Amino acid sequence: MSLIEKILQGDHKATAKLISKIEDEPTSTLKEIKVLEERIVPVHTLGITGPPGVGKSTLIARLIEHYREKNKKVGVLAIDPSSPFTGGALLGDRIRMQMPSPDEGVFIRSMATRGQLGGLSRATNNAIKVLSGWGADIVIVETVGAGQAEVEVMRVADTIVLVLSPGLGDDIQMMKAGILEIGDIFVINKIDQGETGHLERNLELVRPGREKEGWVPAIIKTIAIKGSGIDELYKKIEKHRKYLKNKK
Ligand SMILES: Nc1nc2c(ncn2[C@@H]2O[C@H](COP(=O)(O)OP(=O)(O)OP(=O)(O)O)[C@@H](O)[C@H]2O)c(=O)[nH]1
Ligand SMILES: [Mg+2]
Repeated sequence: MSLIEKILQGDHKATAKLISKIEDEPTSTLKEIKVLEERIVPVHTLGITGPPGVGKSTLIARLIEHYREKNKKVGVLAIDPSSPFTGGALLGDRIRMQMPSPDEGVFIRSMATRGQLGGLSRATNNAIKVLSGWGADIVIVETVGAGQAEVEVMRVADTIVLVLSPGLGDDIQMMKAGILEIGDIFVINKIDQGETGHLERNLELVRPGREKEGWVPAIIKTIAIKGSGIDELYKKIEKHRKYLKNKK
């Protein structure tokens, strides 16, 4: 059986193998990607980004539980454009650590930078196609930070979630030019750790006025370690998915 056939049957190993090839020798996979493209329906892709340590991986673990309860298959790509060597490998592990147990319906994979930025976005995009073939009902892409590199990678996502935490009130001014403008949902996580008023006010100020497009970016408050606010986040993500579908 060909690698593609195995992937289409939900084989984890074959899926991992093709994603590795996409990372290591992208040009050698062009043919396989093309075959895949003919066989798949593009999967909804959720991008989760934000400064280091705000709780992105913890949130993702909680979201995975939500989707699994509904019997949805979840693919996760943890991407670190800033550390080409070891960073990427660690990222996925942190999501895995938060998971209750190994699960056939979940595929978690880390990807690190090889070469330049455009290459990473392309590799991410192709890896999403592979996960689509594997049968994912949703693919979640995690990137650290909120700089230009993350903005580039996030453009592959259909729904973009920017995660922040209390105390980052003034720092978001620095992100203004980038991710704030493409964020569909803003999450303030770790609300158990401090006052959120300042951050909320700043978010309201810079929240892009996209009413004319029919979507007002939401602000959702969560405590990922306790699972609180996750249901609201899940519902908002699904609402955005439907919004995009109707827009087409
Ligand atoms: N108090 C509190 N701690 C949290 C919350 N969510 C996550 N944490 C903790 O914050 C730390 C960082 O969480 P991660 O989920 O690894 O954060 P991250 O944004 O993925 O981190 P990087 O990938 O390194 O950028 C961990 O120790 C979590 O247990 C929360 O809502 N409240
Ligand atoms: Mg993380």
